[in-house]
Amino acid sequence: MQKRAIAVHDISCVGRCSLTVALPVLSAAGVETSIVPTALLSTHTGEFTGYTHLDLSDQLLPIADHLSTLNRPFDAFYSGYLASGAQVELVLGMMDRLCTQETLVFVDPAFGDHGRMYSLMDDSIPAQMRRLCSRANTIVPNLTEACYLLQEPYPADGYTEAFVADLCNRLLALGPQNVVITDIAFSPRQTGVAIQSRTITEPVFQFRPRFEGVFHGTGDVFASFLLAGLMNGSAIENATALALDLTHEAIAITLEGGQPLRYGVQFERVLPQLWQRLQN
Ligand code: PXL
Repeated sequence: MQKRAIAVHDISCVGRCSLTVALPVLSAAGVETSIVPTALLSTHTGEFTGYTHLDLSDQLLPIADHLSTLNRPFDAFYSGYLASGAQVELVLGMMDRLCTQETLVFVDPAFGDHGRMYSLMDDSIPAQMRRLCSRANTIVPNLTEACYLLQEPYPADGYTEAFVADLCNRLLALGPQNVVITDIAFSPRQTGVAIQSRTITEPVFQFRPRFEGVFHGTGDVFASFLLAGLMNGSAIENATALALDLTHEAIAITLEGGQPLRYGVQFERVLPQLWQRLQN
């Protein structure tokens, strides 16, 4: 049977992030994907100014109430960028209405990067997102978000495997089965992830060569590929390897094309590869 997902993120009209990434990626992976926008922005808040922002909090529970009457449960619930910390309570309410015991709850606590929170985030976000992580099966914070979630100072000057292992274990203690921390590097030439599951004692690290630059939306691209892999039955390590490969490839294609990086990466070009790899 075809799998069904519901993705709950903002719509940024321009800039290739959140729902404009999650929907095409999951669709290309053969997943029937429903979307609920948490906010509507003209662009993402990364490298643009003057963007519009409409908080859609008042829509979330009415939408979930209606969808719950359809008796069509989702195989995955994928949450991402939220309009405020207060919205977490509403997203938990959506989970109550739309998830069953079998639903894969996949939380990307998308609220910061490079040691800082995104522009529009309020101070309640880390503690509120921690509640969402507790409810999740799989969480995919980047290193910045992992540190905020755990009230740990961001280690701007480098860190050890033991530091990352400690973060992984403390995130696992919040409740999820799988933790994937992105944006991990032990040398300037690499970037990668730490994967920790309940079934393993030490985190598994996976790396790819790092490109110089800031690549907006790649957290969303990576997370969407990872969920696509998981929903197609891949184990967490295999789905993560797939997501790293395809995100790396999308960045490489984007750099060749010479487009301004604030418009995100050309993930569209690797969607055929996603499909092919999911068939193997
Ligand atoms: O990619 C994360 C993201 C999602 N949505 C909005 C953002 C960002 C990152 O800056 O600004 C609106």
